[in-house]
Amino acid sequence: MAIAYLCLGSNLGEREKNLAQALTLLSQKAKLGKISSIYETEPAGYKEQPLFLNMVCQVATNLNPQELLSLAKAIESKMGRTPSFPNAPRPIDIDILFYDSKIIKTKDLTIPHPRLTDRAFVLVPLAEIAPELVHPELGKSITELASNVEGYNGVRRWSCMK
Ligand code: PH2
Ligand code: MG
Ligand code: MG
Repeated sequence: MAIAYLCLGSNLGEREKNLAQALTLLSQKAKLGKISSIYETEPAGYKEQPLFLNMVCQVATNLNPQELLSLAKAIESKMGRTPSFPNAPRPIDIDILFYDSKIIKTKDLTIPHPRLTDRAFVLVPLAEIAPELVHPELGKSITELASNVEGYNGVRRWSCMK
């Protein structure tokens, strides 16, 4: 089994329910491991949109990376996400952050996630559940990456699902 880390984000509709439903749907196809607290986060990139709720989780899975991406996309569309412009508001976004220590660069999938190192909304929750995880390309731990990221102030603890 492989261990993958996913980031979940919602900034449309009932955000907390959306995260919970996404976890339920994920748990039907993969084994959920550690789950972070939920954080309310200011939008990174396109700013004129509602605040997000973000969290990260660990899954153990027999799905390969492409199949895991397909599962994430299937859950997003099942939950009402429609194709729109990049960074548009969405009921749920599920991004693959890491898949074991694999490095993958294909047209539709880049692992580790290419923007995770500048995203406090990813690194803060990830540091909670996987502080010692090492980024396979950079050779740095999540704790190290999180201590250098900008935008801490825009990431506030919301609640804990455990
Ligand atoms: N996702 C994005 C772009 N910006 N900002 C926050 N705070 N949280 C997100 O999940 C997020 C974002 C693209 O997927
Ligand atoms: Mg995303
Ligand atoms: Mg996405």
